[in-house]
Amino acid sequence: MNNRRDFIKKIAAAGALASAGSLALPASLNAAEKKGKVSLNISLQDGLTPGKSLNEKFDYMEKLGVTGVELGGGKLASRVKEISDALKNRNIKVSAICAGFNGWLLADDPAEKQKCIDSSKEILAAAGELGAIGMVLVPAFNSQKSYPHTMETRTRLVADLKELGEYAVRHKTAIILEPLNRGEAFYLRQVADAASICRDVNSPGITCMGDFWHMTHEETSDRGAFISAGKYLSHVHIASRKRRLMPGEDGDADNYIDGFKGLKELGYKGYVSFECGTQGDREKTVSAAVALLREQWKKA
Ligand code: LER
Ligand code: MN
Repeated sequence: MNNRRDFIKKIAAAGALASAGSLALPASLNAAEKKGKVSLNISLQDGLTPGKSLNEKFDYMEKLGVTGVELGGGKLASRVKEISDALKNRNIKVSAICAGFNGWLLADDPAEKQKCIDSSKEILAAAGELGAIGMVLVPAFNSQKSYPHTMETRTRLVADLKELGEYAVRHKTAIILEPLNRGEAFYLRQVADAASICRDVNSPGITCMGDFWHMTHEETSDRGAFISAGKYLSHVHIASRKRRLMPGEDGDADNYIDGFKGLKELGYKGYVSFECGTQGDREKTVSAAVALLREQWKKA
């Protein structure tokens, strides 16, 4: 089987909608039926997981029934063996790789853009070896001097992503475009806009995600945002909604039910991955947050 077909199978299994239209549900499965079949797959970034070594962190995850780990992309190629060894005989997979590339894709300096393309390719190859769904990429943070926000910028972005997307497919993984709040990255702020870039690139190697933290500031509806991303949605980040701590540390503000409804309606089978700090005892706050999300998932 060729790489592209392998990859498409993986993405379908990992949760991107298998159906073609972003809002279309397969005729044989209506929304209510779909809701009943989707389970919550939780992932933790390694940096926030209690434990001194990867093995201790994975032991902690297994105790909580967490099945995904999200790793940073820095020096990933040199860590593939160490990570694969630590994951052997465990029910944990690498969910996604979070950034770690150099330069930025929207740079007006061609050298910075090339740095981004080259280092992203290196991370994508390692991500593929580790079986990750993809590598999270922000096209430009506000502090990075970029092309002005014009049609030309968008056209150029789509062309560069096409190259990265095809490379990702060859390595059985994907780029995951991440919209951030306006304080961090004005260029790409909404999940639907990221999805529309994916549609224009038209490569299975270009997908997008939603991060509840940023969505709190930019979206009018969590459910609407996820549904609008449709088949392009491959990953989700989560944090408390006022201070970016563990879900639950901001009390009643930490309600994800509307977003979870959208994920269920989509038939989303990817991961909901923690990206946050904590003000409490990590051992306790992570496990309380996992319990809270499971409770809210049931209610959605
Ligand atoms: C940054 O705020 C963020 O959400 C990260 O996932 C970016 O890579
Ligand atoms: Mn994020």
